[in-house]
Amino acid sequence: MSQLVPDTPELSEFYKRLPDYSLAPLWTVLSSLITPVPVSRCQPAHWDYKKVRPLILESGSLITAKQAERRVLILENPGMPGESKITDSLYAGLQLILPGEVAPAHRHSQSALRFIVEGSGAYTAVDGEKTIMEEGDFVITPSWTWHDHGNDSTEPMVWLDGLDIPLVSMLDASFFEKYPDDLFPQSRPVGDALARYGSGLLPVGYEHARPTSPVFNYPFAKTRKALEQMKLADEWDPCHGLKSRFVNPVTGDYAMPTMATHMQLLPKGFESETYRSTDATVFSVAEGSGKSTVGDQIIEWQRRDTFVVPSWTEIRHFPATESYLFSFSNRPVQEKLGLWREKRGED
Ligand code: 1HN
Repeated sequence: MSQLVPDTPELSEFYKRLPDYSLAPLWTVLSSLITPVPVSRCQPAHWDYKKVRPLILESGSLITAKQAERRVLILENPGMPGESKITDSLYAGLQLILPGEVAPAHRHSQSALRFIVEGSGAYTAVDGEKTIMEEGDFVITPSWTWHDHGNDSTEPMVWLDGLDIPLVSMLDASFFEKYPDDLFPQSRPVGDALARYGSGLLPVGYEHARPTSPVFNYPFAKTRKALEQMKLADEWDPCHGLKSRFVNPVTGDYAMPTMATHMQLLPKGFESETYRSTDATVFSVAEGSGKSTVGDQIIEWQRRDTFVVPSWTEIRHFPATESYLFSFSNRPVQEKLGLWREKRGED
């Protein structure tokens, strides 16, 4: 690959004839197709919630959730403007739903996750079951499930949406359908899925039809308690602090087939060791403040901020206070394809 491709008049003339046959020479592009390490247009980036919140609220005075279908400001990676991507394979956005509003029912083949950033008491309904959302909750809308959102509370709610849109586009497998009414009919009481499938029990004979977890709200109160308890045993990982994976209780696999989700606790004053992995990762700060070095950038983060770490980019965390970081990436896809790699420490 390091051999120099000759540049002769004969070759130039040869290249000109190829497009008519829908042909192209590999040797001119090989080194950019197959790189020794991941090379991406995805850049480290940070969305300071203090700065973007006024714009999100302003969107609420300009368009209703119903008019917009989903009132979202997309978090566009600065290396890929106009492409609706936060990483090469993932989409993210901040969605606002105001008191009294409804975001009408629809379904799509893309899987969606929500991480609640601000507010309390709005709901998402998935295939006939509502869940009431609180800050720090991780909520799933599995592929091809009917879902609508509503806010019966008295305050605005904002959440981070994560979808596998670029991945599904690459696979050319996008389907979308609107439900004829705003709301999909409710068929189960609030809390049904969490009680049934998220209590360390599974109903006898239960067989789950899809690869996504049947639990679709992982409340922050429970997640936080789990990590608080682990803290007592003081088992800090030098790179991750205390980091737990959200799981599908039926299979033990990730909660979603295309997106890994994690919550990590970093103690005050912790200085993590250098880490990198092939899954570009989106972080949302659930609690605390601090900074992280991402490649050659320093990102100073606070509660409710979002930041993104590109594939194979070195990261170190320096929490100033005890901090909880939620994160998501395409790691399950890479693992299933045998592609996922990580590296601890520096080169
Ligand atoms: C969607 O359905 C939601 O249901 C959010 O809240 C963001 C972005 C693109 C396509 C569908 C939602 C979306 C989306």
